Amino acid sequence: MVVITKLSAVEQFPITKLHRPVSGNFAGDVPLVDLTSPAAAAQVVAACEELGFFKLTNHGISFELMDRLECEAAKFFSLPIWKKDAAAGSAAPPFGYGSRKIGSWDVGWIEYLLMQANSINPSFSSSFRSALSDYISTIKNLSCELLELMAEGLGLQPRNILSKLLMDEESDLMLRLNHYPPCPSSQQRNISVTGFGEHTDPQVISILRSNNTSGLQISLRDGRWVPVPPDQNSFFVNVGDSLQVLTNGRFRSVKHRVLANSVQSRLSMIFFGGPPLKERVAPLPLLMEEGEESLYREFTWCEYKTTAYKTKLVDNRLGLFEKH
Ligand code: GA4
Repeated sequence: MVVITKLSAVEQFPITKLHRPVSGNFAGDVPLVDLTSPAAAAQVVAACEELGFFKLTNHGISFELMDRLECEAAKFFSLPIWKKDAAAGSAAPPFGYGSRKIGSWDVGWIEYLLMQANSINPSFSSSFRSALSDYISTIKNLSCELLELMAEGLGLQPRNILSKLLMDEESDLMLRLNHYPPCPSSQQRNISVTGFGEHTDPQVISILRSNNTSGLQISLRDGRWVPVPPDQNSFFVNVGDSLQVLTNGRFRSVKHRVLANSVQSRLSMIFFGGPPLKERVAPLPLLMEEGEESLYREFTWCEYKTTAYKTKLVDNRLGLFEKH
């Protein structure tokens, strides 16, 4: 016997499953975390589980601190190329000044300055050095505060179980200043030029601040790329590969990229928080359910970094360490 059930009016339309949890605070597709909210710890965990990315508001960091470094960075990037090369001169790759070339294989519509957080180049002007060192110490503290909120939201004890990785004297902290010059020909030819190709960050956490020029995009769970509207008053926080491992895949290391803007310069500064080189990166036992196995084989941050730095931006670096 064939039973014919009549579809209701709405069921006759194609349905798109919502990828977003019903609760949560969003601006478009981007999760929002208000650092002053009593719900901040829960918001951070929800955002890191859903996307591995969020916009941080009410962070209490003065605009003056960000603006000072932005102005110094703009001054640096406006120098003639030989001066930029010379200023950043003695640093071993990947550190120092770079233009167009990213890592060993990639290119992008970008120039940048990459440095270790604890060794600011003495040949930079004193105003540049002071802006860098004030910014780095403030953002390092902010990263630790966020890692402590994550621990709280995950119900982990002690509260510094994640932040101590960055507080260690030997932690591997970096700062990157990126300048994406405008790319007028992209508009004329109706194409998008890549500033920084799609990738995930290898570290634990990355904190980005940019001027008000668009370009950053993140990949949602369903693979769609969505633009992240810029906001010079906020920070954008990325979960890195190492935090994905520490949470055994519960937090997601977000894929992101930057497209060149056809009219305006984009200036961003990103703080990368990594553990000490000898640190073993493995799922936190307190987070593992009974019988749950690590998704990754054992490695130290040094091993991961060495492998990661040989890959192309787009490569699935964590895939090389997955067990199955
Ligand atoms: C992405 C995050 C940081 O910018 C960085 C990048 C590094 C580089 O620019 O040399 C890498 C990239 C980043 C991941 C894979 C490798 C290494 C370029 C590249 C192709 C400084 C980092 O730590 O990893």
